[in-house]
Amino acid sequence: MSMFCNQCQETAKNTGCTIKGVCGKTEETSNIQDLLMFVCQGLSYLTIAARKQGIDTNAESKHITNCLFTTITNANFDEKSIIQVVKDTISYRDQLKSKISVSDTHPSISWSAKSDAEYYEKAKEVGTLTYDADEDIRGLKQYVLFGVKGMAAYAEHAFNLGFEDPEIYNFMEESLVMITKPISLNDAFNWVVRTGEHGVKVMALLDKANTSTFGNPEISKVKIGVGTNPGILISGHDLKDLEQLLIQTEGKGIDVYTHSEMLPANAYPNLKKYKHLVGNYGNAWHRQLDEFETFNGPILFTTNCLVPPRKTTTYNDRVFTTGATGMPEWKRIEKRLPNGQKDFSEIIELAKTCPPPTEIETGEITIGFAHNQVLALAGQILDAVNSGAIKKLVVMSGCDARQKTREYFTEFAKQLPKDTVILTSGCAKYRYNKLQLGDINGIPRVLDAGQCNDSYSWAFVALKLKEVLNLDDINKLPIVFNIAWYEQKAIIVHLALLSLGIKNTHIGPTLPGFLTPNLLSAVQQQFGVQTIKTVEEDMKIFKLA
Ligand code: SF4
Ligand code: SF3
Repeated sequence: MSMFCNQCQETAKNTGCTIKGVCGKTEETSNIQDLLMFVCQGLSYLTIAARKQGIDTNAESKHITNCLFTTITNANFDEKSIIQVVKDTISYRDQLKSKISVSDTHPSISWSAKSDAEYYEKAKEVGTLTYDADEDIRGLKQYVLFGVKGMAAYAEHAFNLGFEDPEIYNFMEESLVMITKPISLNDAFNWVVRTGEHGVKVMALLDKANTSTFGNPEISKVKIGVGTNPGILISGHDLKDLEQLLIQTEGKGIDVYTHSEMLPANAYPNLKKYKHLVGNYGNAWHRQLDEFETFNGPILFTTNCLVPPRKTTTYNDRVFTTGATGMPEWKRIEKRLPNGQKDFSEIIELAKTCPPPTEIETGEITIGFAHNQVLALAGQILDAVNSGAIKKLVVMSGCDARQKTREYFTEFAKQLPKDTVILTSGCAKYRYNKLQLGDINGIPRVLDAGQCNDSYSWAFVALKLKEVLNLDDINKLPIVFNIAWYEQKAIIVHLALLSLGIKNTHIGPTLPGFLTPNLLSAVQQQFGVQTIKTVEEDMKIFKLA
């Protein structure tokens, strides 16, 4: 076995990618990502000790957050840039070590290499299979690590907007250290539960960051066709990058289109006010191989999901990455303007020379149903629930991906009875957000709260409904959860829902490969988690048919 990665839903044979990632990640990149986690463990030992000695570790915590984010599925395929991040981590660690006294002796605190060959050698020895000899404890440590990677993504978006919570940094760092130590099965299980509690906190923090910076999302119709100006397509989740791009393209005759998880940006007042933010182009991330060809103009990736280009692709010279993302074939935006913004001038100049996008769809979709907007409609929704016009709310948040089995989610949406409403968020929505599912007394049957982190909105709405309806248990609400998962942000979202006491969630298309049979039965017993079956069976289980 030359690599081992089992962090996402597409992992080979639902047990682990061992030769090359199904996502396209090479053996070397996978191992170097493991090495990055190893050196982050060493740095985390030191940040925790330094804080106890009164030293500020904010810069190191942000760096660790970025490292975790870098290793998330489909974020960074550029092993050379990741080796540089490993070196930066070691230098953060050694600088901190010179300021404090540490009694811990874990090898990650002292390891370093003299040549790149040594990095590659070490990288083969520190993967998640070495985390524990016991497969159940190892599975739980992986569960925590993957949850913390998702948490880091959200924490980074929040700190990019100036919102931070030291408790979240501390938890991520303590988790990295926990992985290096012996732990009982019970304590490891409890650590997973605590990961979910911190998931709620980080989503609340990001929600606050997004809504205080850009306003509360409002119901908005988004065009999915194209105009006649040259365009720039922006993908990923980072709203701050989008804002800077909008500022720098204003008045230049260039249209900006959102892609995949950037679609919800069109609902924020302080982003939609830019008239040249003209709409959304394309669908979920995995269709980029074709959609980037027809877009014709430059594409900017702010976060995952990147797909390694085909050999025959024609768009490599017009794709750019920033933040935690990287692809060897694509340029990175590194420079900043004197005002501190990222310098997107190269993308803008390129856009001016490109033809406008080729139209692949027409029409519009309605978005913007985050918690504030839904609570504004709460009276209308409650009336519809009380009158029986709405029988059930079906949360179908999460991720989309390539597997054919995901057609289940389209079919499930189509077959839902007409008195149900889908609550969605994340790129999972692209499986059904362009179906004409109609409305119930003016309430659309697909309410889109936003990005995957905006699943927080559905937890928030559920808690409010429980309060208004005076229920003693959130599970008595007429809400069911049928979640599509793919990468580690979906893991933290799901753990957050579990920590709020939400039971009997269905997740699919498969259960996580890192859950051993023992762990599966523990998760099933404690939280009633199930995997999806057929659409017909699930309709019966959810009492929808
Ligand atoms: Fe495999 Fe997923 Fe890991 Fe990629 S991220 S190597 S597909 S488990
Ligand atoms: Fe999608 Fe990658 Fe997860 Fe943010 S863009 S939901 S998969």
